[in-house]
Amino acid sequence: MRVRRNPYLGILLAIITCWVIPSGSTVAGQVSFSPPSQSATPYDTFDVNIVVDTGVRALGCFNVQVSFLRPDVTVLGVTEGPLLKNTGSSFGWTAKDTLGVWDIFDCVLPPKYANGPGVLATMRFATGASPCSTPLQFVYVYFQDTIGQPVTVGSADGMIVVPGCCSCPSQGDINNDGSIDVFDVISVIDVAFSGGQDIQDPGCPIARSDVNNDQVVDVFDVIYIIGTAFSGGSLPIDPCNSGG
Ligand SMILES: [Ca+2]
Ligand SMILES: [Ca+2]
Repeated sequence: MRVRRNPYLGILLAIITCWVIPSGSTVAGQVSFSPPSQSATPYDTFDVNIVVDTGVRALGCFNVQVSFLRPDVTVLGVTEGPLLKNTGSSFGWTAKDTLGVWDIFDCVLPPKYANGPGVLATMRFATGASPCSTPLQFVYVYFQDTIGQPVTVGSADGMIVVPGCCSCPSQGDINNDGSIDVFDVISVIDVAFSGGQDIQDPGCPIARSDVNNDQVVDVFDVIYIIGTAFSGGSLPIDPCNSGG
């Protein structure tokens, strides 16, 4: 039996499909914090939004993990932003306190979707008696389009700035992996002699590479960190506890 094809049916279906379910791989753009730099004081409470820009189209799901350094800055709660709200979405968040990581996720029910710009979620922070500045970092970013395909999205980290606080958690640990080793030595050599990027932590008056705390990064820092890494030498000088 022959089936008569309606030449307009395919066109109609294509139009409906494109209208109801936008094509995949249209999620792009960037996720970031708003404001990108939030000022804070002791015993403070404030909100930081997780936002996406206009490059994010046809968003189906997202999952981000946010971290910050200081235990005296905590998260009171996370609320769903308006972008994915009222779409039958499944918002949620979990605090991984031991890791200092907050996991936030949200999905819409197909065929619904959302386009940026907009607010995905709002994190409410609180500070304790002696907070310090900390970067807000996206340690994990997963975005999915309307047909369930993962899409690479750019991310921009933020910052919580506490004026007057001194904290240098990563002196000498240039790559911030928790230990001072040959890779950090290579980085200090790169900063001292080759114009490498000199990383400075929020709240720290000097760069990570200035391990002898004399305000410059030079051969003496290289010698110092080689001693730390290989010869049982002293740890980098902490300018917050050195009287200088
Ligand atoms: Ca290191
Ligand atoms: Ca130095």
